[in-house]
Amino acid sequence: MKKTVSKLLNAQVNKEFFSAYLYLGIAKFFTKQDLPGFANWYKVQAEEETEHAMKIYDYLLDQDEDVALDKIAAVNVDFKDALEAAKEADKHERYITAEIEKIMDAAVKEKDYRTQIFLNWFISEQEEEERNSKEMITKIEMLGSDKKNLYLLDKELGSRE
Ligand code: OFO
Repeated sequence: MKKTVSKLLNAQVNKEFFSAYLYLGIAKFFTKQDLPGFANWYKVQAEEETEHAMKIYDYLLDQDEDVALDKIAAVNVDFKDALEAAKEADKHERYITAEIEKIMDAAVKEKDYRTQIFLNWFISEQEEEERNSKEMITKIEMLGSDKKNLYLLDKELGSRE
């Protein structure tokens, strides 16, 4: 594998772990707000992010590359309300999509066909990630201002496994 591609994949391992960290932070925010359903939804999301990181970790090692486990940045979870937390998640997913696309660009440039196939899964996954985070904003905007509706939404989000 070309260095340009392995370096970007390596950095993405860290970014996916940061995503997990961010979602754990958001889950903590909702736990403190007494909204356990929201907290559950973001905890499940954090688990998914760890899986994403591990997919890249395994891929790099399978290709006889090294994996640098760098420091994970601190997370700021000082949100004003549920909407601000959901918007932060959405902004982050759009950033992650751009980062995945950068790796794909490098893989195309280096004619690294194997990595292109590997990254296809992430390209599709990011479409789902963006849809989910956008839907969360819409739901909070529609229902969040009414306490009873917020309670019902919290119940719904609690069922995510
Ligand atoms: Fe790994 O997809 Fe979200 O960040």
